[in-house]
Amino acid sequence: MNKTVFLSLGSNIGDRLANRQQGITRLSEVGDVTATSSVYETEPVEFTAQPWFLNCAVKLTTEKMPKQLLEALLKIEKSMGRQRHESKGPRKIDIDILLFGNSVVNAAGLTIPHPAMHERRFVLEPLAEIGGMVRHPIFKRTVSQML
Ligand code: PH2
Ligand code: MG
Ligand code: MG
Repeated sequence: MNKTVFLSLGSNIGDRLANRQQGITRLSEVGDVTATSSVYETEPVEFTAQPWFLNCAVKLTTEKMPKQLLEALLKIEKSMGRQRHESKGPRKIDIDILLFGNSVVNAAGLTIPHPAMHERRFVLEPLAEIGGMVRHPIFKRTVSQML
């Protein structure tokens, strides 16, 4: 059964636009990309001593289960040359699962909905463009309301 998933993409190293495009192209290995938001240039939050990001949101339909999807996304990040030095630090590409249908997942290494999505403008603003009416399965608020 196909599930509708929303992802957040971020890049703040190298050719950020090309990284975003390559990331979206690679998502076809995982499912069908049915919508993409505009690109937002955003100031880094949490770990602030790093370059500004390009962020966007992507809507994807996939047959994968959450854990399988996560593994596939990590594989794409890795094959695009992402290196993990410090958590929340600079990266060529970051692909995070925001929402997975109405599912709530609390597993080792995977929390869905993304635990910080509701407090991050760089996530909510692009997401509202392509999924403003989508409801958070725990808070019962739409993305537009959370924004
Ligand atoms: N990602 C982070 C930490 N801080 N700031 C912005 N603006 N955009 C991001 O994608 C981002 C961040 C951790 O993944
Ligand atoms: Mg992230
Ligand atoms: Mg990530």
